[in-house]
Amino acid sequence: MKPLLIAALCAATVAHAQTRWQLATGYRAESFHTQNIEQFAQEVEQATAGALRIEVRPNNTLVKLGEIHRAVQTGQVQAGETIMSSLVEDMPIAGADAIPFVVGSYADAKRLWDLQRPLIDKHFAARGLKALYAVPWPPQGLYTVTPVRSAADFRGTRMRTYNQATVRIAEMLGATPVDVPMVEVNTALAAGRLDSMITSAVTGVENQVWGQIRHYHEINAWFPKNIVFVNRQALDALPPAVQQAVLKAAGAAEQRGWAMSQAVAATSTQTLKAQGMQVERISAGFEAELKRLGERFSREWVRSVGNEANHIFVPYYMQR
Ligand code: PCA
Repeated sequence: MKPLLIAALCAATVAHAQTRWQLATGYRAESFHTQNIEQFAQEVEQATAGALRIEVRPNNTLVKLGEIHRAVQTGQVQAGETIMSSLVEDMPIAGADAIPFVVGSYADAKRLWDLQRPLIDKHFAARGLKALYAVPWPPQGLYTVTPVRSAADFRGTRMRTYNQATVRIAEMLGATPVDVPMVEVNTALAAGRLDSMITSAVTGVENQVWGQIRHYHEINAWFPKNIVFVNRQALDALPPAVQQAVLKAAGAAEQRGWAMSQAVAATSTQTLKAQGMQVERISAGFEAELKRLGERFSREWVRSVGNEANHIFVPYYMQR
């Protein structure tokens, strides 16, 4: 080959140098969170003219949900998504969005995230990670196989859990916590392994829970967020313009994701009703019991987190 041709070919290769990232998530491809990530990946690819291609690996196929943050930290995969409150052992402040009855609306959830984000950024940075964006699940409601009238009805029953907060709540109710990944809720219910769970309407819809569970109580307990993040070295290795494109698309994905969450919250509750589920409020007495449980939970949480909790909750309550 003539030297000139070789040089031209090399230049073409450099111009089209493509970086590939794998992004692992523990949720299904059809979940609104995953659809939002897919759109984020497409936007990055377009904005960088293909210089960065993000391949989304949903449904625990590449890395299991509980192991994703370590996998990204160690560079096994470049990027991932997890439910932020599952990181509390390593970063207690990550649990701020899973405290019962602090946040009751999307507007409050957003205020909380604005206050939580600088701390999350700091802790992620210290672990060689960069947080890209976070999107809440719809409000958490209470599903029960049988009608419930008070906290005492949960004693000795089996409650599905998905993070440390739900485990602690099950314990406070005297129920046995049963850890079931989101994508296995339908099979666990069909196998008769669960009596109740706290999760969103959309998770109930995705798992078609109406065959086994008849009661859904809109208790608006909290708005847990999924967080999408990347290995810092992988990000730093990209040309500055590509890094900028990633951060810009992340900002857009966060905005879009919050709107998607809110839309899906409404349609999912409608679907539960249309499938014949009883969507009801709980009694005033039971509500008072749950609120007390929430206060106890908050005290324990603040104690476990220490001073950093003030950085969120002093301004959070002052802004009201
Ligand atoms: N769905 C996820 C987390 C919160 C939610 O609404 C789950 O049930 O695992």
